[in-house]
Order: sequence, then structure tokens, then C-alpha cells
Amino acid sequence: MTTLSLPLNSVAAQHVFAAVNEGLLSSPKALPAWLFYDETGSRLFDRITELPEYYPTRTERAIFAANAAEIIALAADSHALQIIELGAGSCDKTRILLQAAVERQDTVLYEPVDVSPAPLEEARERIEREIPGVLVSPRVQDYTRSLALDPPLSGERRLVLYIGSSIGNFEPAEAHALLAEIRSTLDPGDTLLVGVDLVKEEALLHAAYNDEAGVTEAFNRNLLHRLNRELGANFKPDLFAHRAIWNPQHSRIEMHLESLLRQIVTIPGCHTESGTGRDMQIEFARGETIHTENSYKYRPGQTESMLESVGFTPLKTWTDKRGWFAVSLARAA
Ligand code: AVI
Repeated sequence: MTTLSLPLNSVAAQHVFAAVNEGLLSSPKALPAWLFYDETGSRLFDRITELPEYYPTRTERAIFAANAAEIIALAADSHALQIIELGAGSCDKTRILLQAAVERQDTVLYEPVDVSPAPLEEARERIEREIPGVLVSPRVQDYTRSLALDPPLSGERRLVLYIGSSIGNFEPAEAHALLAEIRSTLDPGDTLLVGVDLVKEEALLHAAYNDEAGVTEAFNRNLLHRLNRELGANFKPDLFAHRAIWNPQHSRIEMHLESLLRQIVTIPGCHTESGTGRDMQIEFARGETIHTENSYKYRPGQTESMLESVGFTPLKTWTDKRGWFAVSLARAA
């Protein structure tokens, strides 16, 4: 077969290759969920957040709309606040909190942190135009690998936002480690706001990840398109079915791509300065899956316990009337 001359000398492509090498040559096969978020995947995710079945985004937004002033007042505790958002993306829901902050203090420094520069730039432009008083200072950084926050401006307190149920895509031990890492970068008095999706009736969870319009299916399959585009793999995405199932034992929605037949996929060897690796031949049995994502759903009180165990004092938790989603604020002790 012909070996493609792909730009695998770029660090980003080698990172993708390493993840694939590890995840597809192991058993059971799995890929890390961060692979979803290339440009197409991020756009598909934005569409997911607007689907009628996908309740988390609009439920969290409603919690902010009802409680923003209280959240900001509790976090500020008579100081001026600066707001940092991890995994900010389009910063859509954050605008409600920023609006509440500028109503309390004249100017607010807002630092959205994300791996992709494009949505951050768009958000900067939009937020500075729509909410005078907010100064946006975007930071392109993979906070899951290293979290380096600037020290607070003198006399100000930092409020870190980790919302959107992003923590749910981490394994419990990883989530714990990430919260501990956030705590270690904060000073006593700073606060953290975490949004988590709660355990609920299975039918609702199932629908949220198996939408009628097939957007989640496209989001899941895009991962294979991405490996074709970026690594020159020859996946036929239509030969893999989207599966999203509730795993009650682990309290999580699992997403998989299930091979519809026995097939072999080739991924060209990785070209680096030290040479070209061997092509990867990946064999799939009929019905075998690639585990692509876990989305953990929390029980009431669980986030607060986790926050306490890493050195935060929980201040307050807000939920919607149906108890579908929870937003917890905690102060660095
Ligand atoms: C980003 N994250 C919180 C989403 C979730 O619900 O776990 C990702 C997602 N996967 C499928 N639909 C949405």
C-alpha cells in the first residue's frame, strides 16, 4: 500500500497518533474523548447543546439565569472578582455570570482557557462588544495537562468556572486529581464553580445521547473521519454504528462505535524525524466496539464531598426544579 506523507511531524498529529496507537491496539479498544473536538467536532457539539433532547446546557443556563447575582455575591465576598473559565469553548452561558459581575463591580477581568484559539477569539470579540466592562484575556492552553493560572490582581479574588458538566467526561480518579490541581493553583478565599449532570431517569439520559436528528451520532463518527483526515487512516465510518448506553453500575453514559462487520483498518505509520514507523493494521470483529466517551452522572452531594476532599469548603449548590443538573460553589479553604 502507499504510505501517505502526512504532516505527522507536527506535535499535535503525533499526539493524535500516540492516542490511537495506545487505544486501538489494546483490548477492549478505546479512544480518548478529547479526540472529538477538532473543528468539525466542536461545531457538532455546539449543535448538540441546542438539541431538544440534550437538556444539560439549557438546564445549567437556567440555573445561572435564576441565581447569577447570588453566585457572584457569594464568590466575591466583598472583594472584586476576576473570572477564569476552564474549557471555555464559546463562553455562551458564562455571559450571564459576567453580566452579574459587571453589575456589582465596574470592570471584570475574564480569562477563558481553551485548547482551540478560534472560539476564544470569537468569544472575546462578542463579549467585549456585548458586555461593556468585561475585559477578556483568552489563554490557549490544555488545562488537563498543565494548569498555570496568573496570580490575582492585588486585592481581587479569583472565581474559576468549570461548568457544562465537563468534569463528567473524566474518570472519577482523574476528576479528583483535576480538582486537586485546581485547588493547588488557587489562594485561600478564591472560589470554584462546578457544573455537573445528575443521575436521572434512564429514558431521559438515553434520549440525550441518541437524538432523533442524529447529531450525536455524527459527533461520535466524526472521530473516525478525523483519523482519516489527520492520519490517513482508511476507516469507513458508515461501517460503525453509534451506540450510547446507560451503565448504572458506573453511573455513566458510555458512547461506543460498533463495528457492523469483521473488518481491517489501516493507519499509515507515523513519520517522525527519526524515521517512519510501521503501518498499523487494526482488526475489528463484528460487534466489537471502540469505547469513545464516558459521561458520568453525579448523585446529589457527591460533588461537594469531592470538593471537600481536595481542600475546598462547599458554600452552596443550586439545582433546577426537576433536580436534573447541579452547580456547586466552593471556597479554597
Ligand atoms: C462535553 N460533555 C459534557 C458532553 C457530555 O454530555 O458528556 C459531551 C457529549 N457527548 C455526547 N453528547 C455530548
